[in-house]
Amino acid sequence: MPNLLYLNTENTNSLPNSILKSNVDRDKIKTGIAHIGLSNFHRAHQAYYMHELIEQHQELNFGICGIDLLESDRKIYNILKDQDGLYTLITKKANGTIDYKIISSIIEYFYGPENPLAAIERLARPDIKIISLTIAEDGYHLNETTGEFNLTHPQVKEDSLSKFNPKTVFGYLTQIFNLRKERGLPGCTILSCDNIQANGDTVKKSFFNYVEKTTPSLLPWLQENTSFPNSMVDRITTVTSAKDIELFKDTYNIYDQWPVVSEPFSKWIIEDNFISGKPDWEKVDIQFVKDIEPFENAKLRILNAGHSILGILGTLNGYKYVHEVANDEDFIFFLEHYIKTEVIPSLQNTEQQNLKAYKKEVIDRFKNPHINDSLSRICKESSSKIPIFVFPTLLKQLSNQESIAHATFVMAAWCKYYDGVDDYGKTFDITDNLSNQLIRTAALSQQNPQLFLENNSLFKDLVHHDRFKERFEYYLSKLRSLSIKEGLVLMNT
Ligand code: CS2
Repeated sequence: MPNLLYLNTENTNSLPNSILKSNVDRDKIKTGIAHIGLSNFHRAHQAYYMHELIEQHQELNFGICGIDLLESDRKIYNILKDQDGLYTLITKKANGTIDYKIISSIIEYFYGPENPLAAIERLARPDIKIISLTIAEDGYHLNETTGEFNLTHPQVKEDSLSKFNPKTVFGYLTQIFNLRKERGLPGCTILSCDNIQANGDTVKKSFFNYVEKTTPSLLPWLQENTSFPNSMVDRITTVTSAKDIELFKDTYNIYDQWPVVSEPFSKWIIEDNFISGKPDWEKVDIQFVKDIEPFENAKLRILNAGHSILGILGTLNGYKYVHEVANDEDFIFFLEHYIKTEVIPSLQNTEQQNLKAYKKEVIDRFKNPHINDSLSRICKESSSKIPIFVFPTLLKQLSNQESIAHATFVMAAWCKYYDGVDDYGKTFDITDNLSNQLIRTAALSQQNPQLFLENNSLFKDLVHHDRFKERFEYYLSKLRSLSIKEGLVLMNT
């Protein structure tokens, strides 16, 4: 057995061409994109698309400079530095075939907490034409009640006081554009790639709110020199397991400390609103549209809501993975009905979309048994997901005087989820910014179901709908005496 090699530029020579088909001299790639948040998702999605564009079409002007801002991102930053920015994308098909590909589009990396000024200086340089973001739903610091930017969030407040040591993305962006303005340099595009509604509009509004409060003189310049396209991103990217790392190591005798695992499906639709140009992304099947809203809503309310529903309901039944729930008839029958009778009728459709076909495709993707997507990943931070994924369907159905049965059942199950115990008496962990509050109100709801709703600013307009409140109470009392499975059987007949 030859010595084990660590993944880096030099050692890739030993890999077969099928894994590293590099036709391009990496030294010739120039940076054109800075990406904040080097999550698994970014590495399976945008960095993968850029890799394909570089390798297949010799696009040399849009290499990626990665920046991490969170303390929890130190590990990925160190690994990428060790591996010269290289990592393996592991694609698992439903039939069990596994594809490996070394992705080489990330060519520079910065770690904000270590040296914020270095990151700010780098992003202030005019070769960066696009600053893209995956900072997750909670990175936007939106107020749960109003959906507006939360200027009173402790980190946001801290940033507005200590400008040169920012923690939030908004603190960084302000410094970056301040420098560009002072130096007479051009602005650039800010491209959000997160699962939030109108992600471009939202980041723009939050950022401009922050600037208005902290550096109002910058605002007119930003209005002239930046753009914020909305986008819809889609690729299921799971948590990497030790087994995935081992299998790659044993097969190729090369050690990648953090490969990324994803499904074969991938989609990216973006509004064509790039103030400083963009790569020829059409060449790698990225779609550009005038209005993203119908695509984004369909994705958030079918796929993401579907995920959360299987996550919550499945956890209550003791399941651990998405495919286990998706292959259980009782659960999938419920989800299909929810999508068919409550989601699709409340969505605005376009000629370019076939929502019935999308529903089927999503459910098939959930069934892929090799992805091993954990329900704990799905349920993480669900208090910032459910309001985006499920509430809009509920509100639309309420205002159309249509059925809300399935969505309300989900809300009752979501309340029960905060008991933290499944139907077999086993406890599970809850990871949520609002967990203290929600665990407390879920406990109070044992006496009075309405307390889960009323004590919580989360529920916004829903609390004004008596029809919803009455149904919620009904389903919650059912679920307090029935198991989730028994509840589903009741719903499904
Ligand atoms: C999931 C998403 O975190 C979640 O709630 O629904 O991460 C989902 O897997 C991706 O959006 C798929 O594109």
